[in-house]
Amino acid sequence: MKRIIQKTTGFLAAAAMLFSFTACEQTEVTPDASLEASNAQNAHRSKSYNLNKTYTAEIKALNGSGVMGTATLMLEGNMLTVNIMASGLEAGMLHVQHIHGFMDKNKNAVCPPMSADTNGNGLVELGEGLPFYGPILLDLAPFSTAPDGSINYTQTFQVSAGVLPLQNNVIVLHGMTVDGVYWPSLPVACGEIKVMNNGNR
Ligand SMILES: [Cu+2]
Repeated sequence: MKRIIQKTTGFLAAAAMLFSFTACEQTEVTPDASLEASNAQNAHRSKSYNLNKTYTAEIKALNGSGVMGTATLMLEGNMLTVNIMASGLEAGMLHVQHIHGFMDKNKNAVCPPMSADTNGNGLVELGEGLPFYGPILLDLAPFSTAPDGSINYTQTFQVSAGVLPLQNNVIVLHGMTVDGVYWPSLPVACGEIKVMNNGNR
């Protein structure tokens, strides 16, 4: 009987020790330490995500321009490199080009359908497209005159938060002759920006 009591006491002591070890381990992980660890993990994660984000846009004709092409955008931190390759532009004329979008981050810019032509003249004019692609967020200058009707444009910009997220925005190319008059602001092509690579390699 005595031995049983001793055994039980020994077991309880061992259990108490175990418990105290567990308690000790728990107190070593203070809320601050775990917060620090999670911050470090997040910092590491965001850093690796920011290494190289790549976006693409398939540029399609507007207003029967016949313009087509591809845009590739690379974002590193706040530095954005834009490449636009497009053909079918009116040769030797100035083609302004922009990233269009909405400052309201919940609103996604899209390329305007022909139904955007509210005055019924058969063209989606700059203003008629605004409800779809939004205002200009970034001038993709210097603008090209497309000497042979095509452009291969590459430029790097420092961008503000208003231009992000890029996938909410579109690229619009402008400029075409209508009835013998060059219309510099007329949208001739548009491409919706999509995420290609979110920094994962
Ligand atoms: Cu524009």
